[in-house]
Amino acid sequence: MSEVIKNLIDGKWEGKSSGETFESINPADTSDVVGVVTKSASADVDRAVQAAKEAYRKWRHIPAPKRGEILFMAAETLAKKKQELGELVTREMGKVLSEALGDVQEAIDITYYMASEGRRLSGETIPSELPDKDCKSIRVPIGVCALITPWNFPIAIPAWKIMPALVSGNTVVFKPSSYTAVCATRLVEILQDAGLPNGVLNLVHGRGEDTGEYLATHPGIEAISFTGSTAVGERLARMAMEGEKKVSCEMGGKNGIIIMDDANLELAVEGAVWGGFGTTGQRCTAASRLIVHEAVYDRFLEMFKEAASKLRIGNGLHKETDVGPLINEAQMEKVLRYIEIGKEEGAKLIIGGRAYKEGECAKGYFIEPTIFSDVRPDMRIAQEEIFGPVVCVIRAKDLEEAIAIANDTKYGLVSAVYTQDVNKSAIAERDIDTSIVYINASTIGAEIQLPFGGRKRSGIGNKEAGGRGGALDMFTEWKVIYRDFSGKLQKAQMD
Ligand code: UN1
Repeated sequence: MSEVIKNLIDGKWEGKSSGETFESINPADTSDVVGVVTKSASADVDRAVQAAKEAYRKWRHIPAPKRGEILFMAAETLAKKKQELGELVTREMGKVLSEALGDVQEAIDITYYMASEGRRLSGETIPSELPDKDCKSIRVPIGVCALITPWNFPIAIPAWKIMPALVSGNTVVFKPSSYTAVCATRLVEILQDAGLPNGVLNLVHGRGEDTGEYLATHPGIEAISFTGSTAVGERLARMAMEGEKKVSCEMGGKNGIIIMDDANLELAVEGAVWGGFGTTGQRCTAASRLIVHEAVYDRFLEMFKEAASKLRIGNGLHKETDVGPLINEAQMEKVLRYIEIGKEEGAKLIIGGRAYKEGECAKGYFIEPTIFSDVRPDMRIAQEEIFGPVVCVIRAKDLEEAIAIANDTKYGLVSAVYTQDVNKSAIAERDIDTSIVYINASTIGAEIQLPFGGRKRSGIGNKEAGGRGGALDMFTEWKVIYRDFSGKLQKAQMD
């Protein structure tokens, strides 16, 4: 019997709702139903927003260090349950266990980090130009936030959003991906058990196109934080503008690794394999383009092909597996379609290119790690986000051309450069127009104490995670207070 996964509204777990349910399925073995999930009716979303609105009145006045303490308790539980949660991530989403444990670790890190922000959340005091007057800026919460998250980081991305929203004094209605509803529910249970007052964090399950959109356009919502595709993010952002809501969207990527003629090729190959095929390519930070200097192109390609051919495909719970399944059938078909497009466009298929159905993999959504060489930068496979284990190798004659190719995309999330030459590294850091640049490291592995997000069509609004310019800027507004204790009318700029 599969567990029934419920909504959390005003502190109560509710399973009845619309009376409809949907299933969350293990993508490595579609006969394994991970959970039967309550499908929210509009009225559930209404009640969740209402509960969050009521809870906001008190929660915003709980001292931030106390709000932080609740997060700290949640972080402790997350750490204790890391293994169990990691196994659930693999079962529900497919990524290999070591990566699933990394997903949970990222949530633990952001939860401790934001817990400690409860004792910081600082603003500024600045001298006034007038006597007997003081001025300060403080961070204030916004209100009820709608958080809409994807399936590829089922614990980490929800935590990136929930923790800064809560520590800042907001209340939340959270709509996770329907493909990872069980993971999301475990995270919410941990927070609720850590001592959140009822209504501060509400959970509603459903599909993006109905529950997600209904929530995002709800008049009771003040802010929306979304991670997912560029198409959906841009639509949500337009709707948010119309509804005068604050919005932040983390969206697609078409991230490139530049490999220069002086690069340590062994290191570059390892980075390319990790960036291209880690999480089966289902990361917004995946390295889907390798831009290789012509002097080392042939040698690199040979080494990369050799390394990719050793990757073992399978269920992510098996120790020996390197590459797990794709999330669902639609995603698998989309990736296979892009492989056909690549062939039609004249790119050279070096390895992979097919669905993988050996042994127990017949029951899941597996695709072979796929490499295309001789890719022209303007081909669709080099321009559009595939979100699967497909890597394009592109030739460049020098650093300048490589940077131009790296920048020639509508996206601007991450890039990486492999070079031993400090001057080339400096030029690349300066001229590449992504928000995150790695030197001699792959495109994945952003750390939570720095802001995360992209430029161009990779991101809209504030960035996520920690550091200056991170998520606290999304979940708070600056309020400026001038206090005049002179007892007389003083006129700035005039007295
Ligand atoms: C995502 O793919 O949506 O740097 C986020 C990384 C991870 C976060 C990825 N820390 O790949």
